[in-house]
Amino acid sequence: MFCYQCQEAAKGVGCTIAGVCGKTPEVAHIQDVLLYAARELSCVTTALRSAHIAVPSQVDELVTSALFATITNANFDKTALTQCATHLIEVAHTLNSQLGESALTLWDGNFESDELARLAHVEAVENPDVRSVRELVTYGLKGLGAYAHHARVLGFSDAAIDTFLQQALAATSDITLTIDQLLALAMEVGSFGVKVMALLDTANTTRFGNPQATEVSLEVRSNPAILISGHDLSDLEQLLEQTQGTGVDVYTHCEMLPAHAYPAFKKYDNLVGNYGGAWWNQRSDIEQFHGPVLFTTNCIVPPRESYKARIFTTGCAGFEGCTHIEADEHGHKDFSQLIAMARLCSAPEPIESGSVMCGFAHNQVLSLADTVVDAIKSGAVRQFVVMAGCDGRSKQRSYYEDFAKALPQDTIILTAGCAKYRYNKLNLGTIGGIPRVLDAGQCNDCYSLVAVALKLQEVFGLSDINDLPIIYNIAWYEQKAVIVLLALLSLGVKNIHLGPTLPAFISPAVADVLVKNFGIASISSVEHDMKEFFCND
Ligand code: FS2
Ligand code: SF4
Repeated sequence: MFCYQCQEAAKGVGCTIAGVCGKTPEVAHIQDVLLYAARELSCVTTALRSAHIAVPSQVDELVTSALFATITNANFDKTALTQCATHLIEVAHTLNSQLGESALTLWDGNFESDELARLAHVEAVENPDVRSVRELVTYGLKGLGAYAHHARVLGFSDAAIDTFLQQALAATSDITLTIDQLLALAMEVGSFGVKVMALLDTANTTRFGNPQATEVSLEVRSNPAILISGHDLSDLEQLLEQTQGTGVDVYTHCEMLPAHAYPAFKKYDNLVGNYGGAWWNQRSDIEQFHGPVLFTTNCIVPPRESYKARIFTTGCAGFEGCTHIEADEHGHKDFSQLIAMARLCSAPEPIESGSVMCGFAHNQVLSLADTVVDAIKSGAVRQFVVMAGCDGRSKQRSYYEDFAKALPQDTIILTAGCAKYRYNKLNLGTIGGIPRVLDAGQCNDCYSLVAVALKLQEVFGLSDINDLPIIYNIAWYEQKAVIVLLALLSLGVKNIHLGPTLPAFISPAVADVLVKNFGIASISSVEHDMKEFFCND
């Protein structure tokens, strides 16, 4: 196996024996094959569209969910991944026949073929710089696919996004593309990243209302309970509907925390609070939770035997040996197995006390626009510091807690994603009533940060988004962070600091281009970075 798609790639180079994430070589291989099948299908759909032959809309979901299943920590189920790859290549062959004499030469579906092993492998592209940008595009597309999938589950899709995604994925199989062409494609992926996050924002807020500033309890009650993790708000809604009145409580974990801020979920009195820390803490959190756990997306840490029977997956998530809850043809999921199991389990152990604030998405922040603008004009707020992104196991990530603590008192952190768990419980205070940590939501809600920045740019009449008093110190882990990064670059945001380490898949030559064109930088020590960010103020 060779995988270097996430920040925890072994030795900062790539995982070759087994994934640091727990991915076995077999799962890594079948994920490569699934990605290859999605590429083949995308080549066919792109050719069909060029020939003005209609592509069935179900294909869009097939491609996006396949991409989602290959994101770090989403799906470790070899059987499910194999079935998915088989289905994709069958669909590709069926559609390919419509191209008549122009039909493409496709993989024959033989999983044992040496040619497949070679072609599906990340290192199939020999030139390391071409491979680097190709993977940058591919990982951006994985993030794009994940967000398009979330929007579609809620009934929102955009044919232009799906068409582009398949075109771009097909383009990554074109070995004649130059580094410059691939970099231009990466920027286009970024601009579609803005579009897909806007689409998902519309989907979430249309279905569940605009998030409101909300205090979320970190404490527990004495009822048995279900823990829900991941990013899928539709799954949460169905779980809350089905648990209501059963005596079984529901707690959110990690990226599900922001759900508490949506008006639609406030009516469920059995949605009690948030339990535990970021995804990588889940083993101890789950041990102490005692009840069943539903993973709606990543991040899954391979479960311990002691609690594996309590792990359920759904949607694009999966883990061999854990029960997977499928949706019926109407999207309905039956969570009765979890409810029945919860009733037999003890209530969660208390592990924290107090509460945490969330719900500062664009609508809530812009409702405070006058206060925010006044605070900037008066100098009460000197800088906003975007610290969005992901958390992870790496010890270097203590940097983010230290950085948040060391920030000058007249700065406000804008965050989204699970990166916030490094500092969202620190009680960093308020400025004129505005909390110093404004949590916009999940990683996809980085869109909110963009919306706020664009509004401030308009209010202050600035022609360049980089003239705003905003600095970017982003933590990345998996491929949804890649689409967020490309989205910011496509908007012209410069001088983003990215950590805790730069991606292993970025070759030195490509890193040079990113530094020269966008001022991308890695992090250093807190002391050093504080001077760099604030010395010229
Ligand atoms: Fe966090 Fe993991 Fe949100 Fe990423 S829970 S690193 O998948 O998508 O951010
Ligand atoms: Fe390694 Fe990350 Fe790939 Fe897992 S996803 S195999 S940790 S690089």
